[in-house]
Amino acid sequence: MRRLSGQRRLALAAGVLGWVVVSGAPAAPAALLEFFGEDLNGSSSVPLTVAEMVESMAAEAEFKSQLPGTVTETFEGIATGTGPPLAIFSGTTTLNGSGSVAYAEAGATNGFGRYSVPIPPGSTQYWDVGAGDTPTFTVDFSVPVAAFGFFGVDLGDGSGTLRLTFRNGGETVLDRDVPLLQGPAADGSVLFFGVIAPSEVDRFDQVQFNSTALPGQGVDYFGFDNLTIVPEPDAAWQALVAVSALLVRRALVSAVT
Ligand SMILES: [Ca+2]
Ligand SMILES: [Ca+2]
Repeated sequence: MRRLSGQRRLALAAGVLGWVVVSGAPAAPAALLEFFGEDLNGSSSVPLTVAEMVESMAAEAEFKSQLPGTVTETFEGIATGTGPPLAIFSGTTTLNGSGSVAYAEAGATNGFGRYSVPIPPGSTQYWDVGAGDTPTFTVDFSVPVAAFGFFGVDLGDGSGTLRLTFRNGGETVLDRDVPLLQGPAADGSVLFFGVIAPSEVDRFDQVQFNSTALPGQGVDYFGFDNLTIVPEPDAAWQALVAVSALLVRRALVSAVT
């Protein structure tokens, strides 16, 4: 019996409000707006369908709705077995460290709960990689970007949780542990996690995928798929200023009601 539940969150936490409060002060990294949704599964052999990906798809839709224009890499057009470094989005983005393009028949998994998200329908390919793998999987950008989102399949059934480190010029902007559920129900699960930088100082040029598990305590292998970015960071910035102001106003309203 497949068990389905989920959670979705638009994080407008103290960091964002803090950015407003200190906006007159010297620029300092604040926080990234987060978009998160997870659909549990509990099966390593039966993938979730689009109809069952309620929370993850809603989080992706909310993320994309805040952005002026996005592009998405589905890995469907890249030869299976291709490994890092893998340049995508006309060379502006590179997958480095570890992983490779893998295949799982539509409607099936790879036998271990990993598969392509079924968007578009019939999709069969994804980047197969581990959180806690060595060398560490990173997504690198040729210029600092303000937005980044992805689907993760089969995260949470290993040791630890997914830890993302956002860097700019080698300096850490933010460490974030993705608030996914850990345990058997996470087997074959699908989550979406996205971030938007609320200010220019929060932009990043690298996202590192790691695990909270101690070295040697296991790697959580997962399917990385449907990576979404904004291809024109400078054009996006003009819209993001308005978006950030709107989101902060919403947060302030919700904080007092
Ligand atoms: Ca895919
Ligand atoms: Ca896993």
